[in-house]
Amino acid sequence: MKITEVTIRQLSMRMKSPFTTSFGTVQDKQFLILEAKDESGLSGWGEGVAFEVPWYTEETVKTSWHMLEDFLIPLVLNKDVQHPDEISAIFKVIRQNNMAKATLESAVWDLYAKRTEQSLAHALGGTKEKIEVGISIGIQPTTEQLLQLIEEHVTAGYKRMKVKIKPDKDIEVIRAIRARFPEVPLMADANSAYSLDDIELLQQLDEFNLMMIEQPLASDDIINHAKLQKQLKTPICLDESICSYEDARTAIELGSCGVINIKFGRVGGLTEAKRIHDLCMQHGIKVWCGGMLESGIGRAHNVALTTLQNFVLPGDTAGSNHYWDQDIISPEVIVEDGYIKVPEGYGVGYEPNMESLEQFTVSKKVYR
Ligand code: OSB
Ligand code: MG
Repeated sequence: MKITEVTIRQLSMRMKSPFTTSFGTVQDKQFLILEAKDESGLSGWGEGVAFEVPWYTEETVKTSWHMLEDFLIPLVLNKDVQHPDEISAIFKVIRQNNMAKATLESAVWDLYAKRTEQSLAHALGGTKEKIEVGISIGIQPTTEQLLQLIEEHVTAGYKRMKVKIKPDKDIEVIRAIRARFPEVPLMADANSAYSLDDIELLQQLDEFNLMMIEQPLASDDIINHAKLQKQLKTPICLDESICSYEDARTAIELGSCGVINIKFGRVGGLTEAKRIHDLCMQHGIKVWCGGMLESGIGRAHNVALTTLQNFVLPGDTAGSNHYWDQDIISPEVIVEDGYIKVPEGYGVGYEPNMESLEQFTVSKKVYR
């Protein structure tokens, strides 16, 4: 196949409610949507997961656009490509900038699946017909509001609750949740808000039977996560620390975690995500699919990725209506009783809704 045309759009979409983590709050989401067309006129779609501000990783919406325009698109435009795995090999000459790479790479995967008349899930080697879904709940102004939200999502059937914690919004919050919901599958995500000096505090979390604690320490600190894991009963799940297969290998070898949250944007694409998935499976490390507050296009890729065998824990793949009044795909991603049914159509199996796409587009450029 030949990619003959790429269109980048920047979208601006307002989330139903603000999402707060230990590093900041997002509500008006700016992000990129990329369309890659081949010589036969078929299109593949990808979503960029970099935020406007570089607080989760170093990338931003602007750096993604810059990398795509000046380096990544020129590397693939009009080149003969047999399989999307070749894209990540071609991108190796560019360091990092994983979210920018994944935006284009995931669009090529969608395009490839459409060309070969199969679902993206099938093209990736996935086998599940439905996937289990958990929910990620941001930091709330009051514990009562948090308990209310948990109640709603337990009732809706979500398979596990993830809550965000940060210093002074941790032990007492988790204690209150456990008092009200003693059995609910529960985990906490710190987004790097702690250091090894907080070890005694983190050990107190062991009494609450959490499924895992996600990314307690710094994003670049795989060694201290290994030290911490030796002193915690609760499995550590790494998110920000795992940006490549090599990071995963290091973490596994050092014993830094029991679980890895795979976000294909963070690791540079679906091919790398699959490699990390396979490595984890060989080593008995469980994985699940994280989220980046995506619109339906990124969400659809996450659904496809989650069909791989070692995605054994519910992911942060909430339905379209969780974050958005109106999504940009049809049909929207629907969660029923805590499951998403994997679509069987070619590619991601959801079509972009061009009317909504146009409505939310704030800038657009075509590359040929
Ligand atoms: O750490 O997993 C995270 C959202 C933004 C940035 C980082 C994270 C998150 C989430 C929400 O936890 C995941 C989602 O529902 O998309
Ligand atoms: Mg996280």
